[in-house]
Amino acid sequence: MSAIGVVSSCSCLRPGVWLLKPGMQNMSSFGLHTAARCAAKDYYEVLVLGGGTGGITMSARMKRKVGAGNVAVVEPSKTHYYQPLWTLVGGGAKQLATSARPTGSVMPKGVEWIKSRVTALDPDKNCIWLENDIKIKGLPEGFQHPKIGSNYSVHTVEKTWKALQDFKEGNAIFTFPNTPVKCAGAPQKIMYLSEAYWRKTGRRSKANVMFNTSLGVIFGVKKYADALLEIIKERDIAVNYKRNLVEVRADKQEAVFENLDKPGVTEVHQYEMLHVTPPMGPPDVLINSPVSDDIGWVDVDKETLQHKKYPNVFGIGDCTNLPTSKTAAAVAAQSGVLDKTISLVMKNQLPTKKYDGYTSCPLVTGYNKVILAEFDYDAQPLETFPIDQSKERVTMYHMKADMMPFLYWNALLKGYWGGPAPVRKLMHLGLK
Ligand code: UQ1
Repeated sequence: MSAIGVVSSCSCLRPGVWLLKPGMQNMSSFGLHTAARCAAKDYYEVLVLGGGTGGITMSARMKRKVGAGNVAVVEPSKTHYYQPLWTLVGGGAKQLATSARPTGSVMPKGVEWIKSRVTALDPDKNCIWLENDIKIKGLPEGFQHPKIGSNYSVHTVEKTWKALQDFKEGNAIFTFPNTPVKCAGAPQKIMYLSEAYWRKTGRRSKANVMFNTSLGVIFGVKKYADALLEIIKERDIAVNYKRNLVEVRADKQEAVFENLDKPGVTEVHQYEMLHVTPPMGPPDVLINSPVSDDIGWVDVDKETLQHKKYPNVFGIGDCTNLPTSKTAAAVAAQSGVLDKTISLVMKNQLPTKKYDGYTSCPLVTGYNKVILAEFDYDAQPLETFPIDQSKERVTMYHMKADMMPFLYWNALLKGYWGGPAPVRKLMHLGLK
């Protein structure tokens, strides 16, 4: 049985009116998510849960009452069935297809269709929770086909290299999802490498290199964004902003993107190579957990890394809601602070050392070039070396490719590397 509901915090839908309707869907629970990703807004005057006969009918009536744009229906199914006909289908007097219409076609004009499933109701807060909607249709099955890869999984990272080598002619599309990601650099680093590879192997003129990103900017730190845009221009790369990969038809080598400025409007691109940066989010175990924030990230103080509510709980790395890019360099800096924080808390003292959000993203722009981005919570550059790090440098490439792995295995993992702050101070004569 499906039901209805609405919300009242930024993480859910705030409703004015709730509607309950009978229906056929199971209320399966895959975890909650903010409605914000699947709905155009987080508040509706009337929110109908379930797009069966009752839901669609009431949404039409309610729209007439409260106006277009103020009513939404949460319904995961793509097809709406006229079930009374199934008596005759079962009796062989009608074809099943005659009982089916696309859900979009029965949705009244002016009513928003939220293509998701309700996983929890919180009537006390006038709030509903929606199923995590961060799946791309056609994946991961699509990775069985050639021409597609993703550096984000041990199962698919080598497929990227294969697709890169097998490239003949056509569109090379690199994606950036409509979710938070670990770090905004990696989805484009593989594009610069691919472009350089085809240049090296004489195929560059055959490739139409495209970066389709859900964001409206290339990188969050202006100094590095400016440098990257220069490179993008020089290397004849097309950037399409506000484009979100929603489906991969791997058998036909087609990628479908939603135009985020025009919700519901999609465009299909044929590809010769597709690199997918998957949607990302907190792990299921943290969603709805007492230690997590509304979204599911561990809710810690951004300076001490101590949990905001439970003083004996601490957070580090990707699972936290620390508002900075999630990188190994960030973990290194956090580990130094957290060591101090925990040491003091164990002695019943207050934490004193503060994490400034330091993170680093070695932006690989070729097989021997790196822009070493380093910045803090305010997206201000916080550079280790007294040189302009927004320039592509061979030295920084070697640091990324040869020195960092050594530092990682032998120092960071052993608890001896708390980030480059001491090196930075030394390099800047104690002034930074
Ligand atoms: C860093 O500390 C780190 O963690 C080990 C990385 O991850 C592999 C990095 O990529 C970078 C750049 C740093 C920062 C270190 C220096 C010396 C700038």
